[in-house]
Amino acid sequence: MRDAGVQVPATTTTPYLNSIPVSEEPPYPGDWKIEARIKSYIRWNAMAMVVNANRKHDGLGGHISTYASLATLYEVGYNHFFRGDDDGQPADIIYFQGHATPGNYARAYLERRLDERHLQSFRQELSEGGGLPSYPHPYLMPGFWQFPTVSMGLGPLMSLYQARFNRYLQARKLVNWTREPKVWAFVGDGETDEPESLGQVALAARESLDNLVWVVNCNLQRLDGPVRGNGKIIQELEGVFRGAGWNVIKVIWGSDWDALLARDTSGLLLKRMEETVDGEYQKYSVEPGSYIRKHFFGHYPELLKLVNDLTDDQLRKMYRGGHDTRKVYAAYKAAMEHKGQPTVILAKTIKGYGLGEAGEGRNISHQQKKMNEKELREFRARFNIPISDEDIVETPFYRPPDDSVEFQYLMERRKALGGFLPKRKVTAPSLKMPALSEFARFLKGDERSAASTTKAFVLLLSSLLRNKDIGRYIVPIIPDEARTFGMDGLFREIGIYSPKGQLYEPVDKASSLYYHEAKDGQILEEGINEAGSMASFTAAGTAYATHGIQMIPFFIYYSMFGFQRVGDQMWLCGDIMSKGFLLGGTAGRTTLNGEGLQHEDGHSLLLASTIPNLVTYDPAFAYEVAVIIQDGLRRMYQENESIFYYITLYNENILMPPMPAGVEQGILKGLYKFKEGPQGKKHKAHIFGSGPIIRNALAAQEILASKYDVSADVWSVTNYKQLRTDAQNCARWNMLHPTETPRKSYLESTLAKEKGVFVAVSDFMKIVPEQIAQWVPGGLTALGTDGFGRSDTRENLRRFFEIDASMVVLATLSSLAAKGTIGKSVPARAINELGINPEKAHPVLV
Ligand SMILES: Cc1ncc(C[n+]2csc(CCOP(=O)(O)OP(=O)(O)O)c2C)c(N)n1
Ligand SMILES: [Mg+2]
Repeated sequence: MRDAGVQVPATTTTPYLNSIPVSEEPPYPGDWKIEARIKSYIRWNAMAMVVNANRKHDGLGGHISTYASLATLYEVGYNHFFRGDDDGQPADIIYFQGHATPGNYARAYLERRLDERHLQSFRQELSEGGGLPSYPHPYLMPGFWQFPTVSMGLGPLMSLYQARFNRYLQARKLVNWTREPKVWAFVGDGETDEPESLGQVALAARESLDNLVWVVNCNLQRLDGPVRGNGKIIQELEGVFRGAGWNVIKVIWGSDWDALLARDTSGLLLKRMEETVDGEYQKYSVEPGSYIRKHFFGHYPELLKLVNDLTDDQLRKMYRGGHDTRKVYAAYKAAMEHKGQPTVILAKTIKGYGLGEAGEGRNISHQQKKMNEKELREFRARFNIPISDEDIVETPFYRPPDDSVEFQYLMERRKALGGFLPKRKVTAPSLKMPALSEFARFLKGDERSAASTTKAFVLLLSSLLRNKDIGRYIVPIIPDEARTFGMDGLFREIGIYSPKGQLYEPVDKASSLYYHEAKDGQILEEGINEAGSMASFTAAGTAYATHGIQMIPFFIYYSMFGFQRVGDQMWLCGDIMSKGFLLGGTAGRTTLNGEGLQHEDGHSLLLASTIPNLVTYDPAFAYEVAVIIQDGLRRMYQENESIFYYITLYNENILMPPMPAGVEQGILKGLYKFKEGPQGKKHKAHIFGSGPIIRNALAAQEILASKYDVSADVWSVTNYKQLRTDAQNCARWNMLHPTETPRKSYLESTLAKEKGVFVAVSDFMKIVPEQIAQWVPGGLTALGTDGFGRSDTRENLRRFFEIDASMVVLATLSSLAAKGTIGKSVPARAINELGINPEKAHPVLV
């Protein structure tokens, strides 16, 4: 028809029916009656956890209705699909829906992995003995949770890249699996509105990730109301996923509908199903059967005949597919068997299923966390929970006894499938790290040809890649910036990972640095995709806990597009205890000069400082980069500390000095004296410099000595965050131990004997140095780059932001004058001599 010029509509959606016809449904392998009882007990306990917590402490919160809609989708997985690792093969990797935690805890309670005390302490983590976290947080429950999923969208995104990373590990022969784990992601239908959820689904199809299964719990509701009241979320998602190349399995209608659909010879029932919008379907879930008869079937009088033999009560109870064990089983089985594509299961459910008037299908359902006695009785009756009338008001937990068929069945199923889930376990052996002496070339400096710290890093990475102990575990991750950072040499050397290899001859094949894709390539070249890169970083950085292998990711990116853009994923790295190095390239508001307002970063260090277990460094010289990375490797991969690193890298070429003797500890602790001021001057000052801006401090040192009789020591500050944390720690201890000898922080003891004034200058906002001001003797005057960046020369930008050598001189003199050490006429003279315009506008305000 297309050839004949007919405009044929694109067919990305199929009829609003189950994808698997009844005739192809497999027999159910389990005892669904026992499973139904187990599921009912889990439902009850999940509800009781939230209700009890909020009865004890009003306002603790929690969600009942999400798990209520998910229960069947989880239980079919737990009883028949989710693989554990008891057989020595990897366990399935499951991203559970973040706010359905009560369901996971309630099952673990039946499995005897948690006891009543745990359930009673849901959301009371600070109670005696600890409590259960609201959401999946590995940091807070490191033997249980693997993946933080409650920042919506991040779980789905991580799952894509985890499935891909599993393929990468296999392609590079870093693992030897006889059974490839499945990656499962349970996603909310509302959650699919997050760009992170759907933004990269095409990757999974492009790379044929048939090890990936998504289950979208289409309960048609999010927090405030319907997801697509005026449309159909299942159809919309089907179009998106089919368009992206996924295998889509819709599980819309429960078995009760099969007979009706079989009798729908005119197609009128299907027509009615298709024209009904989700807002109406939600309404049917809260109304009695008579309403459904009148409004759904009664819309076409002929349809009424179809349901003549059904009572109103039967009509109301007609299942949706996602609550039908057999339909869900059929979908999961088909997903397991599907080859060549990822699978998404779109399962239609009811939010708050079983809560009745307390929240089933209601718009308030998401927030419901209390139930009155009547509602509890109804719930108990509906799910047949053996709790007596006297006890019900207490909402006790119910656990079938050890000798019950339910407990036996549940344990047998998990045993057959290889053990309990979720479970996080760290078995990866430590790696042997290179000693600092192996980086001699960086420690020596190079006072002949100028280079940037970015270049130093790239050379260092190349040498690490060649290291026989750790080279193969390194995962370079690049979001289409390799050429920006001078890393294109690596393409040829270690290859870019591509499951298809390279099906074409690259245009630059003749050059020695050609664009080289390979099936076992080591680089993850993510394209223009910081979010995907972070998901890869997380997959690699947690391989020690997911796969028992230490991988060392180095993710290098434009520092402006890091914390500012994908900061939530970096926060998640802290929770998930990912290891690895984040490298903020082209850092510094004035050092990256031509790119202007949206590129020039003067605040990533500030944002980085908000993550407790992120170690952040701002090195000035090649040897500092080497010392920091060597120590980071040692701490993360040898000592197995739960930390990760953020290191700024700059692109300004400078002459790299040799490392002064004995400064390693100072570099790591955050500050050391780089160059003392000349002897025999009348006044004393100290200038803290970081990154390439330390050179402005050095230039100021000379001017101060030659023109103003001031000897200024120049210090390199590599880590303000750590200096602050250490100082705070001591101050706190001293406050709590008033009668004991006070402790002194590294910063305080290092500066204790120094005389004179202190000035700091950096290519970051003033607040970065200012965070240590209260522990600097006599206070600290900070110069920094507050305000929007501009495109111009470095020189002009540094004058504009008032961090050039002249301003450092002025700041030093004005600090001395403020102390009365010199007269006010001296800074006034300097303003004149240095050509500073005192009426220039403040850069923050222009
Ligand atoms: C990034 C982010 N934004 C907002 C929230 C708050 N939030 C938690 S659950 C929820 C609604 C979830 O709806 P849906 O994804 O449909 O899941 P359901 O509970 O319906 O299964 C919201 C808005 C969050 N957790 N993360
Ligand atoms: Mg929903």
